[in-house]
Amino acid sequence: MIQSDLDLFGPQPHRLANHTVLLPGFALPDLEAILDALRPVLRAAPFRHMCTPGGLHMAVALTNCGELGWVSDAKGYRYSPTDPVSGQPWPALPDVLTAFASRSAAVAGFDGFAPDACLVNHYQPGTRLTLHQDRDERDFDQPIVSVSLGLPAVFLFGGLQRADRTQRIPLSHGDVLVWGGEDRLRFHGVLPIKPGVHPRMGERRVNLTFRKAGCG
Ligand code: MD6
Ligand code: FE
Repeated sequence: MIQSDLDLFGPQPHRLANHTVLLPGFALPDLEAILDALRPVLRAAPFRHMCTPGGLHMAVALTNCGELGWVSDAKGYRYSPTDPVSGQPWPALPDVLTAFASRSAAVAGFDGFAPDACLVNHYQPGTRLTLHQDRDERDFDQPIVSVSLGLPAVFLFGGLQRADRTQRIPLSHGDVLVWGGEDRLRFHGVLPIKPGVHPRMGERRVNLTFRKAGCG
């Protein structure tokens, strides 16, 4: 295929590991639909800084939509069907988001992904996310679909042990990262966000991660 043909299709998927695929700019065509779907979610369940089991406030502010939402408090990390701030169920996962996540997973080689949880993280300049594993979900056979919006970030992509060396993956507005299979339990984090103002999103980075958190 000649170069001009490739350009017609935009940036190509990039395999970072056996079961980890970066889809550069994959969310851009759906950006406004994604933001429209997010707006009522954020009204019903605003971003908040949760407490860690150690008693500190998390630097990242977060909220959720879907049947289950990820929460942290003095008792630990877990998924909960209700928002601890409102006492109400989390806002439903909007159909456009479910469909987008499922389509992203399929493009990356994971057919039939049906998320029941979407964790929305909000970063201001200077905010980082320390190295962690995502292991509060029931079924590690299901992938995670991660959508980056706003200010760019450097994603730290490690191994199965905390001490393993990490790759630095630049993530830009509209990039989608899908991982699963043997990569599902890799340690990962986000370096401090550099100061800046994104033309569409302002002085922030927003990250959506779609998960299958429950069973069935
Ligand atoms: C973030 N993402 O990019 C944080 N976890 O803001 C995550 O912690 C993450 O992007 C699991 C899978 C993909 C992710
Ligand atoms: Fe994570």
